[in-house]
Amino acid sequence: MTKKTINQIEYNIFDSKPSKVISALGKDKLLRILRDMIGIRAFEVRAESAYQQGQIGGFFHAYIGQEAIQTAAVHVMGMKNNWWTTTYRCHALALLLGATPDEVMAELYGKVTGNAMGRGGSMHLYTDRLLGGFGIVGGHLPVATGAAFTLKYEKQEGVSVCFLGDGAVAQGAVHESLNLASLWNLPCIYVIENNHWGMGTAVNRAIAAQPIAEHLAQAYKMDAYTFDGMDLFNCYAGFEHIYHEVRKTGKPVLVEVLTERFRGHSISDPGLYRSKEVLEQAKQRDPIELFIEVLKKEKLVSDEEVEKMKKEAKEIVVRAMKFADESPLPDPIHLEEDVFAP
Ligand SMILES: Cc1ncc(C[n+]2csc(CCOP(=O)(O)OP(=O)(O)O)c2C)c(N)n1
Repeated sequence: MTKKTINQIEYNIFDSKPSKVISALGKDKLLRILRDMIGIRAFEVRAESAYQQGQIGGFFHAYIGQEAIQTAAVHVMGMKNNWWTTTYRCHALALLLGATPDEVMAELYGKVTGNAMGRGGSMHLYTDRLLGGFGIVGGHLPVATGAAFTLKYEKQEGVSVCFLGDGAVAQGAVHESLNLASLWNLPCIYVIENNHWGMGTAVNRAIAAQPIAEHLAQAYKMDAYTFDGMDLFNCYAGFEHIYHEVRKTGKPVLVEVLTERFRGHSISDPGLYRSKEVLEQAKQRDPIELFIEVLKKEKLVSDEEVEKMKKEAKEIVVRAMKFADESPLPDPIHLEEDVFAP
């Protein structure tokens, strides 16, 4: 294990070598991963400007800085028979799991062509395998655990993958879910994305036992892993390892991924609780740039190809904004429809 100290806490990071991932995946798949990460970043950066211009209302939580984690997880585990759940910071996962930039942007604009017909907004996105972004902190763990229970009960192959923030770890529903998942051997992968902040509260002031996964997993007789969330290769190798483990054992695992959010908690957060220097330091390890650096060193991508990818990603988002802008608002007459399942 590689040891890393952050805020005086020592983490044991899952061991992995980029060279292994590179030779196992090959150039085409690596470039697809890079294109996805660049696409997500481009989507959110431009959606932020649409928000500033008053095109988008309500909540907006960017995933900027954390892209390597969910991109790696989806590229390892894919949709197949797996179920996915996450927090309100859900644009990236929806895009990775098949929602189109057009429908996600239209949802942010509150338009009828949106992913949830303009009724949910930024925090409530869905696809065939994504059971949702959820606004209640920790409230989605029982849903993810239930999805894992269904897989086991119906003897289906597959796992349930659940992303949560460090701030959720203090919630009761999280502990009840971990307990049941372990007790009943449910195939659930719980991934704590530790970006060191829950809104403006530092993780050290909120969570008693750290490293979080290493401590918590012991209490629930689960295996724990810690990944470096800024390093795509570490996330990829880590998720691949635990995916095989969970499918083999059928038991849940707890993962903690160390990451940084480069933006405030939400778009309206001026981020006054952390210094510019600390933030600038974190940005030195931009997961997209780190990934590009390795790919360039290995001669798998050139500056020109990266620029082309960024340009194409921008064009896709600009088209999505036009689509959203030109789409109609929902008709209020439909407001009470689809409230209950048929
Ligand atoms: C049950 C509940 N309590 C409080 C809130 C308000 N709230 C929204 S986000 C948040 C912080 C969560 O932080 P974390 O889990 O670390 O996720 P991150 O935003 O860092 O991704 C809080 C307290 C909420 N949405 N739900």
